[in-house]
Amino acid sequence: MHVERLGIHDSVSAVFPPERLCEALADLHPEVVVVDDAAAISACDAVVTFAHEEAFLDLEWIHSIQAGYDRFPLPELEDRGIVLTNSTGIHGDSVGETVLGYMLGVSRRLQQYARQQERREWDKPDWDVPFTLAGESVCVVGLGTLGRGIADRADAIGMTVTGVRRSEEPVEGVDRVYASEDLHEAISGVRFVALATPLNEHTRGLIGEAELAAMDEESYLINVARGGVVDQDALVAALEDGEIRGAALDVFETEPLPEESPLWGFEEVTVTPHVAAFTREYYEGVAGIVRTNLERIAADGTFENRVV
Ligand code: NDP
Ligand code: 7N6
Repeated sequence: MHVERLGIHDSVSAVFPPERLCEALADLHPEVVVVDDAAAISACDAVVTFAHEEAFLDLEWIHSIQAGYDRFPLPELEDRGIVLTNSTGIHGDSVGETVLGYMLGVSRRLQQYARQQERREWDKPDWDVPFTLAGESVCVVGLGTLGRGIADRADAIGMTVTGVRRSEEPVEGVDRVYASEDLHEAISGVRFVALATPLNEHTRGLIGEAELAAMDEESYLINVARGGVVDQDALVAALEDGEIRGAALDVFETEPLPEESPLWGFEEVTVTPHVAAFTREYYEGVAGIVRTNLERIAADGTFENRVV
């Protein structure tokens, strides 16, 4: 593979201005240009993008600025011999801090006070509602970049941290790692369950009616993975029936979350608009991976973060 011209697809503007990434890569050999239509894309050898476009199917390499690759047609890319790389590895700090924020929002009642402030209302919670995270427990389902970012922070604040991953290999700061088959055991009896797996055929609907029933009645579900990892109707039912106490959700089956969704209306549910990973340094993380891959293409034709 030889990259003479690298396109930065305009869709990255969902996360940062494309020009920032062009500037960050300007010292490299390939010409780096912003592209926004099929003609401009076809004049490139490779593209860095947020969204998928049919026009990418004539290129040699697609780099996604996301870690999740569920929106790309993987079998078609494989058939056509197109390399897909992703941006896993850059979201540990941002998502880790967001999830810590969700948990603090619940334990220290910060969301409740923010809502009250909107109404100019001075009201204290019942004495036994606020708690501290120290001494509480979280089970992190998926212990990759996101999961470790969450686990590190939970461990640092004094929580008991358990987790679930495919391999069951131990992870520093995680007191016990469960295998995927032991999900029910792992998520029962903890205060928070945080989802941080990719969305694929094994994880679609991973958290459904049975799993929500296995969770503690005082527990909270946090989803920073993908909406499809949770059966959203089952979640609404569990919240209505008091099977779990609340949730913090960054991702949804349909995004933007439709106005009529009941999820907007629960006191104990925090809705964020798929921004858990937002940070003004985002483009620098992406630039690092793209730079490494351009160097590796020139050196030995291999790729970091190769998905297909
Ligand atoms: P990684 O590849 O680093 O980690 C994925 C983890 O999930 C691994 O620990 C893996 O196990 C585990 N896993 C995979 N399948 C299962 C399963 N069936 N049961 C339990 N664990 C499983 O990915 P990232 O941490 O970078 O990202 C994870 C996902 O989070 C992305 O695919 C994306 O969809 C989403 N994401 C969302 C963001 C947001 O803005 N809300 C930001 C970034 C990512 P093992 O370690 O054994 O391989
Ligand atoms: C934009 C979202 C991912 O998979 O969904 C996230 O990386 C990124 C910040």
